[in-house]
Amino acid sequence: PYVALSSSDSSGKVWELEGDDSISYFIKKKLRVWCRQPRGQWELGMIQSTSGEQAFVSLSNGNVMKVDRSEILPANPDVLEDVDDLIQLGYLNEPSVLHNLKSRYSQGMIYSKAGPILIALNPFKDLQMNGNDYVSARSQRTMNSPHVYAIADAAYNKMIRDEVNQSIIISGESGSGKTETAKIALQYLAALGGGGNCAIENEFLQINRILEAFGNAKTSRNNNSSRFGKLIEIHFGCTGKICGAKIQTCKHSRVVQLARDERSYHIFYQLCAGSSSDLKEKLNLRAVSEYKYLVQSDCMSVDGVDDAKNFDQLMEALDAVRICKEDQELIFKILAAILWLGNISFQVDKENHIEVVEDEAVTSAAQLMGCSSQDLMTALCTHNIQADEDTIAKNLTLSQAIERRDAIAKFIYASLFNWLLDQVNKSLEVGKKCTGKSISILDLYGFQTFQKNGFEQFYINYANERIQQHYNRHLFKLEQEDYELDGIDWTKVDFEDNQGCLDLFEKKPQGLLSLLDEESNLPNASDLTFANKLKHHLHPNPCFKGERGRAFRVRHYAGEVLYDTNGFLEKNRDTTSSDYCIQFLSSCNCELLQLFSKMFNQSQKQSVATKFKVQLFKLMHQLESTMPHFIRCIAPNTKQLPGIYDESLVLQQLRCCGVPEVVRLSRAGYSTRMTHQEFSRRYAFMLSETNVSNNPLSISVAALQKFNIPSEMYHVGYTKLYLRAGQIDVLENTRKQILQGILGIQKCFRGHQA
Ligand code: AOV
Ligand code: MG
Repeated sequence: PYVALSSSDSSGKVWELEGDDSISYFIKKKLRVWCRQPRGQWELGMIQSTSGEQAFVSLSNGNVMKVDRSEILPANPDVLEDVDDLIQLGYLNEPSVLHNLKSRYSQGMIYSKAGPILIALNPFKDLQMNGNDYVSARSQRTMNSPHVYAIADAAYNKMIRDEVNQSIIISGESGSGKTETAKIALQYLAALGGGGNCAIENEFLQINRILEAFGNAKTSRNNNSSRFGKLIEIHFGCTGKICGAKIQTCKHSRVVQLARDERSYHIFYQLCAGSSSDLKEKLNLRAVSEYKYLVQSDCMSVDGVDDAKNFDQLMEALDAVRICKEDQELIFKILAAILWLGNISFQVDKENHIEVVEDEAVTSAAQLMGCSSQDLMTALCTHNIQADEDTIAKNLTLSQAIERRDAIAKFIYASLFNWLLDQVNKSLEVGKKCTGKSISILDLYGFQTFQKNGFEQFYINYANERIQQHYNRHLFKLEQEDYELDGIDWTKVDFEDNQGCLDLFEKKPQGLLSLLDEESNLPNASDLTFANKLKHHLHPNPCFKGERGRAFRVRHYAGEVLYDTNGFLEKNRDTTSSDYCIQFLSSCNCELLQLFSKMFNQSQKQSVATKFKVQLFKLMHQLESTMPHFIRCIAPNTKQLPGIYDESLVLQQLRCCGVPEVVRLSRAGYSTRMTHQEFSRRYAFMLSETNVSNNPLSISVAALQKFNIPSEMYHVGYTKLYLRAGQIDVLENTRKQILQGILGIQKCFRGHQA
């Protein structure tokens, strides 16, 4: 008999042991239990006796411990140790799930399934699991354990079989392994769709190098943190061969400001460390420590990272995507110009006017950008105002001048990234003749929460709410709606719907994003007036809580986050989009800078938050029409070290992504559903002629009976057939065997004819 399992509540306390009878049952049968230790961790033991609200439990180390009954949960029998799908666990409580993942992790099994989801624990070391042999072994299905390859394989097969676009959605906190996982999936699909040709695999590898050099940076949580989200869409022709790809991004800039322990984009350090003396001379390049944009965080190198070697690899990668040497030099010139811009300083003259200090910084920056020092100085210190026919030059204040200098640097860097992405996409271009389907891989920055959270965390966490919504819709809402529509009796599984929090962000005119834009447009607004506005308008919203001063809290699906509005308005306004930047760059005698000024279009004038929302909606819209496959990455520790499994950290991440609910749902539900037409089209040929009718529903039922699928393993709906986990594999294997049999006979027959 199973002990009653209570349903989940919002506090995350899932699956509790209920009633006295169950405890006596555990004593009688000498079953194992989990009991919570004073410091919160769980230990395995066996209940010896009970007295009132207390139980005496003998632990595996021989000690007997007095524990409150409320601190005891049932444990699974030995036979269920290390199961590779959590839905196989008899008892689904938190210690059982944690123990299972931990035990697998300690044996190098970093992947586990939770129903339809793949859970990937970051090993923080190379497990030699992703080689070419592994890829071919996988595609021949000789291994059945959970793996990213298996997910990619399922997506590929579903795409071919159902002719529906697929997506692999990878999420998780910063440092949990999303980007690495995305690379593994990409490598597998490239091997599968490359048809034995390694060129495509290599090209993807090189492209990742470029994107990471220009788009990733060291943070306190991840030495290679992606500062942009990306969606890679791989297109396949009708025969399943890759015929091109397209990369879209969702990004933000971090050139000019760094926090402690952070670096700017890798490329700056690579360039300084790895360029030849010839190039160094051309760019008047110095050591990292001489550039203000790079030294401010006091972190210039990363353990185990060889910036110079990575620069060599980067140059190879640029060659591989056919960026010519001249353009490469222009790229490096622009990077050096940005670094010198950061060194430009200002002073006040006798008339109290701001002027640029005329030093090496300004001459180098001007020379690299292809303009005169004078033009650059004017651009940095004055603002042109159009008054009737005349233009009047107005002097900027010191802070305005600094803001402008940084804005130009940011604008150039952002344009450079976009331009590079265009080049990469050109090299991957999907041919017009490609009429097949696609698989998209989404790798977005993970949910972030620090002690103090600013504008970046604000919209990163907003993006994660969107992804969570997508996930909920597919795994809970749509699933349950489907059952109901198809007349299946179904007890609803509760899940935490995050619609409320999304509304808090997106509602017009009084959501967080609209209010932010509104306040950003007011001339006298400050971060404090913005915070007060939020408190005033959002006060009764259960997902929002105003705090003292400039702070506010949001109840995200993954927990409460405290935001400080300091800098929100300025960052949201994004001064870079002003016309002076474009005007100035178009006057420079540098091909790329002129191009950047032309690349700019009006839509880029939107505020940062709005721009970000538009990009995000585009990505999400594209995902809507695909069949999703979810991978949840989990960081077992925040130290980026192998072998450390921090239970509470893992638990918090599992709760954040609703793993407990998904497991309950899939255990109770049907993981495969096919319309009767689809099902009969695929399996009818396996029936003998006598039991074939024309009605798809009857064919479905006949096939299920013929292949002995037990009745509790399927349900026949009005329009679809629902199968429990594992059943479709049985049918597919049988189908394969029958097909191989037929092919064998045909071969044999042809052999005879010849
Ligand atoms: P993220 O993408 O989830 O963080 P990454 O994919 O960059 O995290 O992983 C962080 C680091 O963990 C990598 O640089 C590797 O050292 C290690 N790692 C991750 N996955 C594996 C794996 N499968 N095998 C070996 N090492 C791994 V962020 O971009 O910061 O959200 O914004
Ligand atoms: Mg990443």
